Amino acid sequence: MASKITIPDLKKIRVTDPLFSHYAGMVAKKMIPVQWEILNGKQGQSRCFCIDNFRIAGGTLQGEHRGVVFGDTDAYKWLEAVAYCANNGETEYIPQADELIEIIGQAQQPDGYLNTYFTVCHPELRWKNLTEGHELYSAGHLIEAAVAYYNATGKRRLLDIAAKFADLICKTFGDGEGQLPGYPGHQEIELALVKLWRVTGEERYLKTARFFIDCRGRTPNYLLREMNDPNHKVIFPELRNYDPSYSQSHVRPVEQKTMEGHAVRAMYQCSAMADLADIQQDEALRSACQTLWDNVTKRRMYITGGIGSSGLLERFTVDYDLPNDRMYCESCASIGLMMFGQRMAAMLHDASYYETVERALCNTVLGGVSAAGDRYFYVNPLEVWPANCKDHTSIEYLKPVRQPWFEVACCPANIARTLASLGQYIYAVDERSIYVNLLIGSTIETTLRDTDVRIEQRSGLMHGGALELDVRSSGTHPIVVRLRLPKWIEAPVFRLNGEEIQPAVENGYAVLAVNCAGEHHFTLSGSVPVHRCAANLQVRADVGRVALQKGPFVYCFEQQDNGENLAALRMAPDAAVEEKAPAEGLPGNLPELDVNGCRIVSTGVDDAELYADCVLRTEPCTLHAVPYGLWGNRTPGEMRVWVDTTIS
Ligand code: FUB
Ligand code: ZN
Repeated sequence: MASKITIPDLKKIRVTDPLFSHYAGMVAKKMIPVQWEILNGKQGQSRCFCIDNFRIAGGTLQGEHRGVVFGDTDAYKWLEAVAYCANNGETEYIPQADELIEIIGQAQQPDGYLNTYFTVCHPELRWKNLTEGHELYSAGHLIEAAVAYYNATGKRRLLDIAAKFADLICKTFGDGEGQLPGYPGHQEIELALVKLWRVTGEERYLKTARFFIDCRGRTPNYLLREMNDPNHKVIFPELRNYDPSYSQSHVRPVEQKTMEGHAVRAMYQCSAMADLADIQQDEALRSACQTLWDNVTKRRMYITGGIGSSGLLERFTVDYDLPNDRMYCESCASIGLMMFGQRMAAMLHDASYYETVERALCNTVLGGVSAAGDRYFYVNPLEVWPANCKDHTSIEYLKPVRQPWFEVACCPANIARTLASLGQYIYAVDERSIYVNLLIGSTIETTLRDTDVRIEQRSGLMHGGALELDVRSSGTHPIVVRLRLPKWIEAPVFRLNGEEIQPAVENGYAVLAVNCAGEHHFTLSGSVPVHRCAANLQVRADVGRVALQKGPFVYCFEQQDNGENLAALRMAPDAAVEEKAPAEGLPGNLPELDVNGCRIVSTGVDDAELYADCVLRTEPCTLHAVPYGLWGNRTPGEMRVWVDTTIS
C-alpha cells in the first residue's frame, strides 16, 4: 500500500515565483495590517465589530453584540493568516495576535463554550439553532486557526482554548445518551477536527468529525425539525421554507451523487469526507467523493474554477447551468474547491486533481484580491457591465470593482490565509517522495527517511522557457521527486543534468529518481500554447463562444483595452493569437494576448429606435486579453471571458 501523503512543514517552503510571491507578500504587507484595523472597527465601509464582540462576551467591555452571527470567524481566519505569515518569517503581527488570543480566551465560558453572538445575545439558545447559528462553523475556524498558530509558533494558548471547546463539542454531540444527534448547518468543523486530531492525536476529535458526516442527511432531518419548531428564532429570513439540500443534508453524504446547495458548505463537507475516507480507508466515502468531484468539475464549474451558479443563496443549481453575468462564484467556494482537490490528490496519489486546484487558484482566487492587496471580490463574475450592477436589482450582490470589506466578510481573510499558505498546495510528501503539485517558483527543504532534500523550483514555462528543478540530496537513502505533468504542457521533454531522460509517468506524476547524494538538475520543457476553449454544448451560456487559456491562466477582455460594449466583439475559433509583452501595471509578467477579430459596429438599428430589421456591419479589430486573475486592477469597466465566434 502506498504511504500516506501529508503536507510538509510550511516553515520550510518559500514562494519565489514573481506572480505568486507578489500576492503572498501582500498578505503580510497589506492584508493583515489593513484587516487588523478593520477588525478593530477602525476602518471599512461596513463597520466590523469583531474584536469588540469578544471583549463584550469576555466582560471587559459593555455593549451589544453587533454584526453577523459568525463574525468571530473574521478574527479566527485573520489569526490563521498571521500564523502562516510567521511560517514565512513574517512575524510582525504576532504581538497583536497574542493580544487577540487573550481577548478570545476571556470570552470563553467556563465549560469551554466560545461564541460571542450566543454568549452575549442568546445564551439560552446555545445549540438550539444549528441550521442558522453557525456555532459549529465558527468553532471550526477557531480550531483551524489554533492548529496553524501552534504549528507556526509552538504557542499553546489558542490550541488549548480550541481544544477545550472541541472537548465540549465532542461531549455534546453524538448518538449517546444525553447527547445531541445534530450537525452543523454550515460545515467546517469536520475538517477542522481532523486537523486537531492530527496535531493532538486525540481520537475523539476524529470520531466526532466522522459523526458529523455520518448523521447528516438522516431522516427525520434534524435541521428541518429545528426550522419547523414553532419556537424557532429566525436568524436568516431568506432561509424560510428551508430546503435541506442547501446544507447538503437532504441525503447522507455517502449517498450524494450531485453537488447541491450552498457552494462553500458543499466544499468544506467534501474536504472532510476526503480526509476521513483517506484516514479511515473508507471505500464508500471515497467513491462518494469521486462522484461529487466529477459532478462539480465536469458539470458545474466555470472555466475560471468558480462554482455556485445562483446568486440567490450562493448555491449550485443544475448541471451545465453556468451563466456568466449573474452567477455567484464566491471566492471562498473556489478556495474550498482547492481544499477538496488537494485532499483528493493526496488520497489517490493522483496529480490530475491539481488541474482544478490551479484553475481555481490562478483565476478565481487570484481574481478575488486586488494586486495592491487591499480590495476584494466576494463574487467573481465572468462578464461584467458596470452600469447594470445596481443595488435593489436581482444582481445587487455583483460588484464591478473590488471592495475594501463586506458586511459578510468571509472572503478577505480566507483569501489571505490561502495565499499565505500556498506551500501546502505546491508540495506534498510521503515516506520517500516529494510531490511537486504546482509548477510555481519556490524552494522546499525536507527530510525523507534521514535524507535531507532541498528543491529549488523555477518556472519559465509561461514565457517559452523550461521548468527547472534543482534537487540537492544528502543521499542517505534514494528518494523520488514526483513532478506533476500538467495537461497544458505539450510535447514535454525531461532532462537530468542536460541529458534527456524518459521518466515513467504514474498518475500524472513524472517519477524523477534521486538515487545518490549531490545536486541534480532536472528540467521540463515543452510548449504552452494558447488554447481557444469551448464549453460543452449543454452550457447554454457559452454556446458559440470561445475563451482563451494559456497554461492554467484563463484570459479575459477588459474595456480598458477593447473599448466599451464587449458584447459586440467577435473572434473566430481558429483566430490567430499573438503573445505580447505583459500588460503594464499588472504583476507577474504574464503575457498579454492579441487576437484577430472583429466588432459589430452596427445592427441596422439607429439611435432613435430600440428595434428594427437586422443589418449587421462589422469592422476588423485586434482584441487584447489579459489574465482573468488580474482583471479589474486598472481602469474600472466592462469585462468578459467568453467572446462570441465570428459571424460568417
Ligand atoms: O455563512 C458563512 C459564510 O458567509 C459562507 O460560507 C459564505 O457563503 C457567506 O454566506
Ligand atoms: Zn466568502
